[in-house]
Amino acid sequence: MWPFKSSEQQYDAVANDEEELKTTQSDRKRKVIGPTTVWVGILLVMAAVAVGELVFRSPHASPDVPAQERLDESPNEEAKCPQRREWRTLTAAEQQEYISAVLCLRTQPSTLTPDSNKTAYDDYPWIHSHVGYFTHNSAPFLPWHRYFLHIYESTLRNQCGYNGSLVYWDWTLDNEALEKSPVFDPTTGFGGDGEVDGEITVGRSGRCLVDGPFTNITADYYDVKYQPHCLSRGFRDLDGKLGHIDGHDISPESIEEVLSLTDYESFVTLMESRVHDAIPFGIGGDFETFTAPHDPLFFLHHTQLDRLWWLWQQRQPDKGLSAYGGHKQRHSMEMASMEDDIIMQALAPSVKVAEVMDVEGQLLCYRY
Ligand SMILES: [Cu+2]
Repeated sequence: MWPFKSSEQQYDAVANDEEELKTTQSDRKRKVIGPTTVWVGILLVMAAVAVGELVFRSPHASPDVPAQERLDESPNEEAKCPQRREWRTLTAAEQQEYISAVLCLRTQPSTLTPDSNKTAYDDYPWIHSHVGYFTHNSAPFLPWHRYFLHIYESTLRNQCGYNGSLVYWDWTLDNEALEKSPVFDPTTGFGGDGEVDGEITVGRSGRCLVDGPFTNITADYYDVKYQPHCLSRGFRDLDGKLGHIDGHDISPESIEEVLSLTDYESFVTLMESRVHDAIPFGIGGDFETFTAPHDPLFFLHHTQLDRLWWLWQQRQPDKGLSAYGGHKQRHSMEMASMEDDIIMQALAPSVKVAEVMDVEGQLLCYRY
């Protein structure tokens, strides 16, 4: 229980200071003898008391400062929720640990179909296309993916011994030439475009990956269709030009425009249709349909979207923890509520939307 541990430490520090102070006072008293030195003694005691006052008035110990503020000042960083970082701020070793953990999920048994030859990784594209589908174009788009990411992060940790946190790809840093982003690095990243002159495998431009740690991976479904194929990408810009990804919709200016909306429904709508869609349609292949989580970059992309929601939440006058609304699900006329369930079928227990509003609440514990 981190808050208690942290405050105990602070109170211990104060108690130690108090002990020291008492020792100093009695030491000084013992040294003073005779009527003239009594006054000196009294003055010293008064000075010591004044020092004591100062100690107790220090911001850490002041009872006037609310407990939470004192905790925020705590130098004990480890007591806080772990931070999700941008891909390029990771060390080479940390990048490798992340990629190894993702590959490890492909060696673990599926939770959804434990008796099949499916892996723990296959659960994610399946749930996203069969359940997640209904959360797109509606209010739960952001909370559903937030919980989905949390399950993925927990599984990496619990089943694959991953010690880090999820990682995001801040594509605004690459918007001039997205295809040159370090996330596509064949050695340190997730590999690049599909085979340039290769055969189309899926979608408009998907072709087999040819470099990076995810070549030779078979994706079983393409959307809801069972169609085993090589994991594919096909970079394509808005004019249909291959090899290039359009960064216009995810430029810092475009993002600022979305973040400045003050109503949740307008925000989530533009987040999804403009910001979210730019990446899957630009990368193409497996990423451009509902089985997008076959491409491990899906999780870096959605962690970035989750971070933008978190940034937006901070900007709202009530911190956005209760800013929610719109339609309950895709094609539904019913209105959404924070009491709605976020469903993951057998992958994880259902939770309420209200439970994922705060990234440092009872259920979730991370920061950006
Ligand atoms: Cu999605």
